[in-house]
Amino acid sequence: MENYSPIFKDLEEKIVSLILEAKTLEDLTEIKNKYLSKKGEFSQLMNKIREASDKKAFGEAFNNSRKVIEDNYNVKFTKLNEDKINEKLKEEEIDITLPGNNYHRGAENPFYKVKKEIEDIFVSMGYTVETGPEVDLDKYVFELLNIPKDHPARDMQDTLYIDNNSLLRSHTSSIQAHVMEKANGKPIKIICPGKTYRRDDDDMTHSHQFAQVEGLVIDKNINLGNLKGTLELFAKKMFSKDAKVRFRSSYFPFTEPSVEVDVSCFACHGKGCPTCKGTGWIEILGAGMVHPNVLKMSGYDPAIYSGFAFGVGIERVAMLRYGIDDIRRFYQSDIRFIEEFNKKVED
Ligand code: FA5
Repeated sequence: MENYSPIFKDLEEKIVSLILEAKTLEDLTEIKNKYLSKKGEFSQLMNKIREASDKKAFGEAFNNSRKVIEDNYNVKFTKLNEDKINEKLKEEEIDITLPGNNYHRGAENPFYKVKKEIEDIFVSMGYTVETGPEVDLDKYVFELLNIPKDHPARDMQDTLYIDNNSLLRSHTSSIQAHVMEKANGKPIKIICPGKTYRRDDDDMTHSHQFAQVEGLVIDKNINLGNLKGTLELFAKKMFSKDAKVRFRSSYFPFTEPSVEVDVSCFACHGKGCPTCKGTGWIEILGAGMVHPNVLKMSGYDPAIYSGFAFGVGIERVAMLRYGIDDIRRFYQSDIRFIEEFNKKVED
């Protein structure tokens, strides 16, 4: 049998390589027209069959060659067609998603963070949390705390009276009196957070409405050393090991002896500035040993029981804790202040 393949081989290889190089469907159509159509170069080779002695072998060789070309052509056509479709799909792609709603995340006022921190510190020392009324009777705010009517100490805690006998409490010490009355002479270890009201000039560290946390411990053998240790531990846990604490002797009618506790000023680190009124210190709490008269009035025998008490200003602590320069910022609901403060905490 005659071998006619070489007649087609050169052109077959040329066409296949053109097909492989084709970049577009148009390139393929051009190849098809030029070589594979009826009058195309490759199809025309079939005319040589006239000269062939073995026509069957010639036909077979032609068909084999054509099949190689067609197979390559079909593979390339499918590939270029797919590419074209994908390109078109990409071009016509529609973003069916909508931007999500932007929710503004709220932030907690530093006041509440510090209130919780103070509570946590004392709860970790075994204290329980008590609350009491903001509008209270004169008896609890003053009388049971050894401040009888016309006592000069009332001037420092002037407040708004609802009637002759009820008033907005000027300190959380009133809650002490309630708890002692209910305790029936039993030991007490409590803290009492709450709002307080006073006739006070508003400035960077004073407000007519502020909050305190009261602390009260009553038991046998409670002494001034216990108070000092407790308050020092509190200051170190709340601020830092470096925070300086100062005890000054003071006077409260319901404690004897009484102390005032200051912490070194956050703004000037003790040098003296407008925030601390040039003293280098900011007062955060008042404290002392429960006065024997207060114990007696609430049914405790001062010969057996003793106790200490303290009252700390929450805003003052928050100012020191977070370097806030003006107490009025807590009440102005300025979201920029709260967000700025939250950034600080996250840093
Ligand atoms: C008292 O209120 C006493 N009841 C505290 C006390 C309790 C003493 C138990 C002894 C035993 P004083 O008036 O100093 O004390 O206030 C206590 C704290 O409240 C102050 O140290 C300060 O941190 C805060 N404070 C007082 N007045 C204001 C004010 N106008 N604005 C903001 N904070 C204040």
